[in-house]
Amino acid sequence: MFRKILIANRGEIACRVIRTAKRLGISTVAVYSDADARARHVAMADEAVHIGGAAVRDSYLVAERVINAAKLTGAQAIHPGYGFLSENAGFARACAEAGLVFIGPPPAAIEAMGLKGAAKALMEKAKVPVVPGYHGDDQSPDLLAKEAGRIGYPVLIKAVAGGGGKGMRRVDAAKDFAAALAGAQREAANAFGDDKVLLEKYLVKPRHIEIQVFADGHGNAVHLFERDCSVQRRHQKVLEEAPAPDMPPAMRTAMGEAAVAAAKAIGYVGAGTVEFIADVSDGLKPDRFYFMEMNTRLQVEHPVTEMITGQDLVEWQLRVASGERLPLAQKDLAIDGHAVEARIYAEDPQKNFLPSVGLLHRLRPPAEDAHVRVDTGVCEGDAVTPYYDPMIAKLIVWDRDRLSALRRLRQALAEYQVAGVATNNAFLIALAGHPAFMAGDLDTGFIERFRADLIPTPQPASTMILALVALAVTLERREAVARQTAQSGDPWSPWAVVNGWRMNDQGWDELLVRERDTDIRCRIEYLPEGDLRVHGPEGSLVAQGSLDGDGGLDAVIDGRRLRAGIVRQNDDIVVLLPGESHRLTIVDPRAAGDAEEGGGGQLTAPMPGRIVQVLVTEGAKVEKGQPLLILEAMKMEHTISAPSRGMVAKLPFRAGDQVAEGAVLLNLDIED
Ligand code: MV4
Repeated sequence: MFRKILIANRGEIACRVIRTAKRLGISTVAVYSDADARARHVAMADEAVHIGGAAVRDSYLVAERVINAAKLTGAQAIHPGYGFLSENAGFARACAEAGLVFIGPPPAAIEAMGLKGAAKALMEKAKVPVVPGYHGDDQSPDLLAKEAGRIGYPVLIKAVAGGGGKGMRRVDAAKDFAAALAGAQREAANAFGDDKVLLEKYLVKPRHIEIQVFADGHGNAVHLFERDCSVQRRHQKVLEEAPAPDMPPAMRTAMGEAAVAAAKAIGYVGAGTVEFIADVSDGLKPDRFYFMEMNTRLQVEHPVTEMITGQDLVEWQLRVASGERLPLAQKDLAIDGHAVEARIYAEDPQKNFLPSVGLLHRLRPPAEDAHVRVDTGVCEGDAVTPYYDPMIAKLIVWDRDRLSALRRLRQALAEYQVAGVATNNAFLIALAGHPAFMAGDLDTGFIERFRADLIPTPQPASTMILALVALAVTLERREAVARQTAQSGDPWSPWAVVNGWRMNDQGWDELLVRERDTDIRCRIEYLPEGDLRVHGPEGSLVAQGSLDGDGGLDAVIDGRRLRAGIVRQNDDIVVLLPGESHRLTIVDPRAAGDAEEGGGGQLTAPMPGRIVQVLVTEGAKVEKGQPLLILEAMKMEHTISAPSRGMVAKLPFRAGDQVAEGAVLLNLDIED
């Protein structure tokens, strides 16, 4: 086994690989770009090497820098993860030339699957079923049109070099063929620099079912059953599950054997996935599946296979790459239960799923256990940047059967708290609870067909939400006042007897908030014992509760106990409830921004970063302007100085600690 490996990737997959390496006692080297200096994968690895700028073409895609990093650190092998250099045969060769093991298939196997037409021909020869069609060298429009007629409409024109649906055209009738062909060729030439196409019978109701395969360097190959990835949006997978719903055992056997035959036909070694398309116009039928392509890497959705087989596929990859035999034979592998993976993205379903960049002000995944697994590469306080894929996490659940697993998935999604960016969380909950999805009535058109059910129009904040906002703001204000009273040491100070966020005699306040350009007004009545009565658009509620000091609000609303996440960023407040999130702006000039002032000497981080140096100790007397802390953020050092004379009351961080934007760095008891 290897002593040390380098992971040529970032984000959740780099963290995922490091986790297994650690468990096996293998040292790890991370690589990172300018944007990732403080990323989770860097913190997790034993060592890390900077390889360039934030843009992937300046760092994660530069083969030479990755190889140099491995040589520099004495790593023996390189795990490429997925994406980036993972299916680059040139990189696999360069590794070998540098005396490094590429943890993946032989370069020739990557190349064999790289071109679709050649791959299809190879598969036909290996008796793997392929979609009826034409994949010859003769590309003359007349011949292609004749072939289309022979196949029978509808036909699909696909770019030979293609992938991800680019250069694909469906043609329903002969009269449309010539124009569609020209369009597909133009798109293919632009996208891949190769205008060659192939033709296929168009399947009207397809399901995407893929088989996980594994081969070692001793001639053994097995499959680890199927995954169903039919639910996609613009060729992006959204939910993946294993096993495939309603898979007939005979079809599973046939597909598994075909996938192993595909791997053997190209001398495959390592983890691979053979993608099939199944024609489900009459349900799943053992003879209606066809080879699409083979992905010569570990895939994003590999955890669902791990959950139903109990195997660690990264461990298998490391064993096979270091020359060992496959850990198990086919007869030793079995399916146990059902697993589903949801990809949580920083994207806004309301804005056509536009990626949403920003700081993850709050990021609280559900607790992990035997049923729930969270694969993520980010922590609270990290940023979602435009440089990389905006996936926040993969949430994977397991249970005895599919419906139980889906129930767990909805529960775990509802528990996942994210504030700072928009997410597809509510969309995923709607998907996992959709009657047609629960019935297993899947195909690749699912999301488009049920779009209206899955992207619900956002509901304005209810009185309940307003009551939580009023409660949070009032409690914050009361805490600030209590701090100030303690600092002034004067129990008779008028500040000590205020009701709410502001001293007033009336016993009530107005609260004005804005949500997506709509103003919502409510009235807060201060009741004896500190309770509030909040009068909102749908009536009034009595609210009481407490803040837990960690962004949690324990509330009792009209006698109903609940926990909410509360994120304050200046005048914005995000309220997180299970499966529901509201971002509101506090418009009321009296309430807005008050929380900060009340704290007096509370110094907060102006941006996320790392504490470089702490220059004072608790209890120290400091002068106005005296430097207290040095914070490193955005590649610059920022000195946090005392705003006035006083004493350092609380110093929660030490040098080296990461801090989120807005984190309280220091409490200063102000002397006046
Ligand atoms: C097809 C098809 C129907 N008939 N081929 C899309 C991407 C590429 N990997 C294969 N794709 C398809 N090929 C034939 N002959 C429908 C699709 C397709 C699809 C396939 C898998 C997952 C999602 C999809 C979404 C739209 C179309």
